[in-house]
Amino acid sequence: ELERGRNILRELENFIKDRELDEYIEKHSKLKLSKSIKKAKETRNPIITEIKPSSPSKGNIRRIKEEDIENIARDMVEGGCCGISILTEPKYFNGSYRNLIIARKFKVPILFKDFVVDFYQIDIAKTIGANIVLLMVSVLGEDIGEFLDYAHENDLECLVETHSEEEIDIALDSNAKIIGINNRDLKTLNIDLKTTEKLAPLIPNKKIKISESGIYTRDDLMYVLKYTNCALIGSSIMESGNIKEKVEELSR
Ligand code: IGP
Repeated sequence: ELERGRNILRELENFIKDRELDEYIEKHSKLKLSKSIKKAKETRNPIITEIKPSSPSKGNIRRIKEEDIENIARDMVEGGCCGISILTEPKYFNGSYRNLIIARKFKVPILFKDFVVDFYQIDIAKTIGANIVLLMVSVLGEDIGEFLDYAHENDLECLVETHSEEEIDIALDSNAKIIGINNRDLKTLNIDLKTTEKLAPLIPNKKIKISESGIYTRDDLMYVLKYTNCALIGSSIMESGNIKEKVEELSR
């Protein structure tokens, strides 16, 4: 595993150099999602948009090539998102580390969205210029504390994802500052926005709360933002014919 991790890192470092992207990575390495959410709040609805080419529940969401990533990320930023989440998982979501590196060009916090099970993935997130990593309580259980510490030592923020009361307890016992509530049940793949209404009050207001998944309309968004500080939106934006307009419509 470690050898595999090192090889991936080496390949990505070359990709970054080829594209002269280390300049952006350096320049944007201090961006914080927590700050960006607070700043957005003053003028608009804070939303994190997600570059998600496919998913297990939907299959192909948008047929995209590597060349399209830059334009999609630009549309999202111009539309007013306060962060971009990049699915990097290749098998089920058709994502890639390279997509993240390309989106890194824009001055907005970037979330590394993958199934983190090993510390080397946090090294990769750091190297390719992510500002925040997803850590799932359903995957890491009580080990999540160690992963949080490691990410924080690397100057990365963490989005700690939960879907039940038990998972919220684990998140609160750890040092999590940003807590996500996934409206999708990963076992059945069903979505229920009421998950946010039910679970958000269990989280103290000093934490940053993010409602994730299944947000399609402005009504959906306004509903989850009654309980949380920010929303994470993938499919409905990726499916849209005009990404910039859709992001504008939701975030204004
Ligand atoms: C986005 P949606 O329904 O707007 O496409 O959802 C995001 O919440 C979803 O992609 C997600 C996810 C995850 C993907 C939430 N948690 C964990 C992979 C792994």
